[in-house]
Amino acid sequence: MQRRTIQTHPIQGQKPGTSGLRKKTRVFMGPHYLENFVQAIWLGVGGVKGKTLVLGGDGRYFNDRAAQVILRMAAAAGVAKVIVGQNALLSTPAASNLIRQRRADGGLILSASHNPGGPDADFGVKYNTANGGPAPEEITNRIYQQTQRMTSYDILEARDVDLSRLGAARLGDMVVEIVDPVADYASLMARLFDFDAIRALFADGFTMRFDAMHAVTGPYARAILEETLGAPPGSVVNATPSPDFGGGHPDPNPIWAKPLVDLVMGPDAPDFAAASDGDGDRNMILGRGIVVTPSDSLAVLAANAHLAPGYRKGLAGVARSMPTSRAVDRVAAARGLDLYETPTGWKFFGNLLDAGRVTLCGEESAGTGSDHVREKDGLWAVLLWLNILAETRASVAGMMAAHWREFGRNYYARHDYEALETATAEAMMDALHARLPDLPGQSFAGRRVEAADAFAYDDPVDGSRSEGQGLRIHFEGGARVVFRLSGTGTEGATLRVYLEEVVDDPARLDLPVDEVLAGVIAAAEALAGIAARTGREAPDVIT
Ligand code: VG1
Ligand code: CO
Repeated sequence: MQRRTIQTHPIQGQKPGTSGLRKKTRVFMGPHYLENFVQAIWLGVGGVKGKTLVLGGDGRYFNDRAAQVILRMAAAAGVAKVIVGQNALLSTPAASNLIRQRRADGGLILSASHNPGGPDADFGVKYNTANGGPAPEEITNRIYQQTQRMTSYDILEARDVDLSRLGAARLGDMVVEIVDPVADYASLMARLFDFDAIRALFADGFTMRFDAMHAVTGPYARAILEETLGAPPGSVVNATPSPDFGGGHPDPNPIWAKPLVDLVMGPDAPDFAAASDGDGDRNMILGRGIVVTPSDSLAVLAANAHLAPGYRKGLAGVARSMPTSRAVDRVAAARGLDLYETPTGWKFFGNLLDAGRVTLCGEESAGTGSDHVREKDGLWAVLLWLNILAETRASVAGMMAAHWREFGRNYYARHDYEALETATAEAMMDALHARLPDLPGQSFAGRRVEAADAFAYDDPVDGSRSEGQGLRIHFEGGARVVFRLSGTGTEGATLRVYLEEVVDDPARLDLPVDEVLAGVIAAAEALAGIAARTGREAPDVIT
């Protein structure tokens, strides 16, 4: 087997975003594209000679080819061992767990998460560090710098490793250990949750539907929910990962998981329903007649996590990303828990979790997780909900009603304007940014601004500062609007407008969300002039 050095040149735009480098699949398949980025990772993390890495992905188109390229480059770079999921599959939380369990030095996850897959869709590569979490900005910046001065990369000339066979293989001097992607993750879940209680719940006739959306959680959900916990066969649907996710969009929200919404709103609704995304780190929670907003789910889990064995000691603290609703803040205040507000993206939770300052964290984008791994974790959230329902024997709708009665309700929605011209979107954000100091005291659509700022985060653990993390506008009475540009898209710019209205009146806890948010939506439009600036009359996606 020959080690070869291939001459290359810097490729523009290899800057990791909110969650790794995401591009069109054909871009990743272009000459040297993947190889340059992988070589930049090796250099950006200070070399990988003698190290142990974890490798796996969500099974999307090009996952298998990319895994073979990375293995050959790892062997050429002197990596001692790569632990890879069978058929190069690993959900993001399972990869995080493997890095931690096996004390690996880091790992590569091949995924564009909730973005669609296929030759004409999206692909992505993400590097996680030894704590199991996404590389912090300091490292992703170093990787980016390396991409800008790339001149050559090393790769072994060798045949493909057969990744379908469990056990040890060799590639040059490097060991390739092929593991069952589900086993370690499933045993972690069994340690955190009362599987007997959940089994008893199903034995008593509790019904559920889990939609794996043709993505990576299928095998995990089948093994844990059906085979271990006794959910009736067929409870898990769309369970075979496919390279293009069955032609769908593996994003668990009311738009892309509409069949699940229709099911819980219809006559054959199960007691509980859930879905996960492409790489298994997101979750959507539904019950008979109800879709639970992710921000509310985080709050309910924070209030009830102690019902599961893994969290019986209580929570050290909780964290949410800035645009996530402040529902969890109310739980933290009532229970005397520390609360942290971080920028969007899981990498900002890592230090807080490592330092033991928080146990639970979450984002409005259907991400919830805890200190059991360093990624958000879709199936974990589903199991925590099941454990809580097994203990309380309440319905999902009943849980929510009781929660809002106790803590009040933060009505919430996110409006996305997709594929805007980048210059237009940036000009809009810049204009709003410039006006921030003048906004307090002014009224928009009848709402007076109390405070306005551009969110910056000072990490309390390592002292690093992250600026430009979105524009926050607080109105008198508690309502809030946040404006942000997405960092995961692969086409133009996506504007996200996060809308929140705080309601305490017990008579107003069960109203249609759009009705309650109408005033805040009008204020956001009056503030930013979205329609006038972008020509869009309505958002593309409301979640
Ligand atoms: C989006 C979400 C963010 C999430 C990120 C990665 O980022 O808003 O909350 O952490 O996706 O999720 P952005 O920059 O597009 O708003 V995953 O499951 O897609 O990797
Ligand atoms: Co994801």
